Amino acid sequence: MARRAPGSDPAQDAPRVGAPQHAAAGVPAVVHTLRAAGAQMGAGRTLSLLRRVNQHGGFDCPGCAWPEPDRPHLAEFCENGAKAVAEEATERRIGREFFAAHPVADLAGRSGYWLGQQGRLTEPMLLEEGADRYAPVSWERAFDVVAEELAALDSPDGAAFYTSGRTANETAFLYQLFVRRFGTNNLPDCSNLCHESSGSALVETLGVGKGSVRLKDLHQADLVVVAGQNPGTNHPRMLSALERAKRAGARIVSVNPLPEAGLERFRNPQTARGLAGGGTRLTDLFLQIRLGGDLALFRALNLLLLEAEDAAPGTVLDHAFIREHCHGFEEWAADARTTSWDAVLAATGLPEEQIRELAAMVLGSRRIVVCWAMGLTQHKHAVPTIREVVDFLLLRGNVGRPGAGVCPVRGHSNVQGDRTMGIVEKPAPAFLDALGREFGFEPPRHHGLDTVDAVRAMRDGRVRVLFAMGGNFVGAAPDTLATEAAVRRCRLTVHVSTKLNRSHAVTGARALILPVLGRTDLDATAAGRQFVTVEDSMGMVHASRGALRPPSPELLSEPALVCRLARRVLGPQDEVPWEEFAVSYDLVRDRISRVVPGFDDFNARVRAPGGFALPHAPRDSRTFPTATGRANFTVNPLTAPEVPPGRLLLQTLRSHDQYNTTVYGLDDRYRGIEGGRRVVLVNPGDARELGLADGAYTDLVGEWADGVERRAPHFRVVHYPTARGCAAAYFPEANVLVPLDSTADISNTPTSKSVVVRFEPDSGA
Ligand SMILES: Nc1nc2c(c(=O)[nH]1)N[C@H]1C(S)=C(S)[C@@H](COP(=O)(O)OP(=O)(O)OC[C@H]3O[C@@H](n4cnc5c(=O)[nH]c(N)nc54)[C@H](O)[C@@H]3O)O[C@H]1N2
Ligand SMILES: Nc1nc2c(c(=O)[nH]1)N[C@H]1C(S)=C(S)[C@@H](COP(=O)(O)OP(=O)(O)OC[C@H]3O[C@@H](n4cnc5c(=O)[nH]c(N)nc54)[C@H](O)[C@@H]3O)O[C@H]1N2
Ligand SMILES: [Mo]
Repeated sequence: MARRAPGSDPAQDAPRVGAPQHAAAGVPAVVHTLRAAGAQMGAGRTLSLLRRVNQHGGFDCPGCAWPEPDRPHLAEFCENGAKAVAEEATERRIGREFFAAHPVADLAGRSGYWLGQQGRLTEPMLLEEGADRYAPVSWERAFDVVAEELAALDSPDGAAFYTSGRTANETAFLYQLFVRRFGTNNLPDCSNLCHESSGSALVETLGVGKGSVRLKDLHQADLVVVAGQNPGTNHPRMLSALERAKRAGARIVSVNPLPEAGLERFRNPQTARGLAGGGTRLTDLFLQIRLGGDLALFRALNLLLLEAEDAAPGTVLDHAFIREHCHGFEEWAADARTTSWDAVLAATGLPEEQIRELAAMVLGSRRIVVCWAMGLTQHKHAVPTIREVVDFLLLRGNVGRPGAGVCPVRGHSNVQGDRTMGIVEKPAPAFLDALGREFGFEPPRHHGLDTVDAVRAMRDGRVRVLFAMGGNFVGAAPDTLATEAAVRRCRLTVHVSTKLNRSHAVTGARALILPVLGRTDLDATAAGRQFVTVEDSMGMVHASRGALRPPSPELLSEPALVCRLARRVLGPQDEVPWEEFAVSYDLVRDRISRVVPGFDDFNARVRAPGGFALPHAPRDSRTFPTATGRANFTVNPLTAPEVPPGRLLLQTLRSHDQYNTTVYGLDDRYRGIEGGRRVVLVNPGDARELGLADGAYTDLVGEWADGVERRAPHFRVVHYPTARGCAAAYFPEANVLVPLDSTADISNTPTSKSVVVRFEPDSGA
C-alpha cells in the first residue's frame, strides 16, 4: 500500500510540464500579481493595499527581507510580495462552524494548499484531550490552559517556544522576555533551519553574524557573485538592485546547479524598458555547480589568487588589510596551497577553464560582493563553505569598504530582527546581562534547544509543551514523519497563527490555535493606533503600519497576546508592566533601546522615513569583534557530499508559487511546471542512465547513515537542465526525505539541499 506523504494531496496533483523560461518579471508578473491578489481580495482592495506595501508610512511586505531603497518606487513590491499580501489580506474567514465541520483527522488529510486557502482564523480554538475536533474557547480559558500545562512541567526546560521570522521586533522582544522570566532559553526559531550556518560562520570570522553590505554597496560593486540563491522567485526586488549594478558596469556571476530564469534576464516591471523590451541580461558567467560543490569552488579561486600573487607579487592580495586587520593568514595560505584540482573538479563538476575565467574576473574587480542563501547554508559543510567565502573576500580586502562585502540574503521579513531582539537559544552573556539589569531578574544562563534539538527533546519526552509564535513547525522541520511523531507526544501544542496549516492538524494531547492580527491589519489600542518595527537583511530598522479592518474583533495583536499570556503564566506579582506594554508599543521600544545595542533613541529614529541603520563594526570601521579581535582566516578542509552509484543528490527548494510551507498555487512558472508540485527535476543524462522517462512516476527513497527508509511516493519525473548527479524537488513535500539527524556541522541546520536518493517504482498516489 502506498504511504501517503503527509501534507500533500497526490490525487489532485497533476503536473504539466513545458519549457523553462529565460527571463523573470515583465508583463506576465504584473498580470499574475493582479490576478492572484484580486482572487483573494477583490480589485479595489487589491490596488489600495498594494499601494501601501513597503512605502514610508505603509506596512513592511510580509514576504522576504530584501531592503527597500531610500526612495521607494511607487510600486515597491513584486509578484511574490503581492501574493504574500493577498494570502494574508484575503476576505475568506474561518470560525467555529468550520472547525465543527472538520475534525482534526479530516484536517490532517488535507494538503497544505487546501488548508491555506480556507481563510483567516477568527477566534481562539481549543482541542481538548480526547476530543476529535477543535471547539471555540475564550482567551481567558486559552491562557489558563497554557498556564496549567506549563505549571505541570518538572522544569521550565520542559517547554519549547518556537518563533517564525515574520514576528515583529516588539513581539519578539516581549516574547523572549516572557520565556526567560519563565525560566528557559528554549527559543528555537526558523533561523535554525535557514541562515544559522551564515551566522555561525560570520560571527567566528568577522565578529558579526549579519551581512556587511548596504543596498548602495551592491549598486557600486564591480562583481557580484550570487551563489545558492534564486532571487527571481524568492527575492524579486533584488533583481532591480542587480540591474542597477549591471547598468553601472558590474558583472554578475551565478553559481547554481539550476539555470534560474530570474538570474538570466530581468524585465523590470517598474520601467518602460522592462515592460516593453527584452529586459536586462543579468548573468555574465553561469557556473552550473554540483550540489555542495561551493566550498571546493571557493578554495580553487583562493588557490588561483595565491598563485597570481606569486606570479606578480604585491599586486593581487591586499597586504595592508591582511596585516592590519586579519588573523591566521599564513596558516590558511599554507593549507590553501595544498588544494587538489582533482578534488575541486570532482566536487564542483565544473570545467577548470570556467573556474579560471571566474578568477580572471575577480582579478579585474576592485569591489566584490558575494550574495548567498539556502544553496550554501543547508549542507553538512555549510559553515566551512561560508567561512571559505569570507577567506575569499578577505584576501583582497573586500570587507568594510564601499561596494564590497558579505551578503547573506535573509528569508523571512524579520528573521534578522528576531535574533537582534534576543530570539536565540544560545544567548550572548552580554545580552542576558543587559536584559537582567533592565528588568531586575537573573535570566537563565544555560543554553536552550534549537529546532532540531527541540524535535529530539519532544521525541524523547523531555519537552512536553510546544508553543509556536507563527510558522508551521511540522511543515518546516525535516523528517516529517519523525517530527510529527515527536510533536504528537507533547501534552500541549499551541500555535499563534493567522492562517490554518498542517501544524494545527498534528497536535499534542491538547492543542490551541490562537489567531492574531497580521502585518496588513490595523492595530489600535487604548493608546491609539500602534505600529511595529522590523529589520531587513541589511540591518535597516523601520516601521510597519497595518491599515485593514481586522478579520474579526476577536483577534489580538501579537504583542498583546504575549503580554496577556505572560501575566497569566507569571502571575500578578510579576513586576514587568505587561498591561502597559500591551497598550503602547513605544514603551516596549523604550526598553529595547536600553537593552539592545544600536537602538538608542529608538522611538524617535524609527519615525524618520525609511528608519535607521544598525551599526555593523566590520562594515563601519573595519573593526572585528571576534575572539582574536581581527578578521579570521579559517582553514576549511575540502569536502563534498558523496553519492553512491545509481543514486542522485536531491535538493529541496521553493517553487515560484509558495512562501515556505504556504502554497499559493500549483505552478512554478519560470521552470515551466504547472498544475502540480510532486515533481522531481532530473538531468536528462542521469535520467537515461537510471531509466527514468520524462513524465514517468517514481518513488523517491532517501538513503542515510541510520538505515531508516524514508519514502516520498509518486513524483513525476521532469527532465530538466540541472547539474549532473543532482536532482530537485519541492519543500515541504520532500521534507519526509531529510533525516532529522543529518545536520550541518556547528550550525545544526538540516541538510535540506543534500539528500541521497534512489528511485523505486511508483507506489501510487
Ligand atoms: N516567494 C518566496 N519568497 C521567499 C520564500 C518563499 O518560499 N517564497 N522564502 C523566504 C525564505 S524563509 C528564505 S530562507 C529565502 C530562500 O531563498 P533561496 O535560498 O533562493 O530559496 P531556495 O528555493 O531554497 O533556493 C535555493 C537556490 O539555491 C540553489 N542551490 C541549491 N543547492 C545549491 C548548492 O549546493 N550550491 C549552489 N551554488 N546553489 C545551490 C538552488 O538551485 C536554488 O536556486 O527566500 C525567502 N523569500
Ligand atoms: N526541506 C526543506 N525544509 C525547509 C527549508 C528548505 O529549503 N527545505 N527551508 C527552511 C527555511 S529557510 C525556513 S525559514 C523555514 C520556515 O519555517 P516557518 O517560518 O515555520 O514556516 P512558514 O511556512 O513560513 O510559516 C507559515 C505560517 O505562518 C503563519 N503566519 C503567517 N503570517 C503570520 C503572522 O503575521 N503572525 C503569525 N503569528 N503567524 C503568521 C501562518 O499560519 C502560516 O501558515 O522552513 C525551513 N524548512
Ligand atoms: Mo528561511
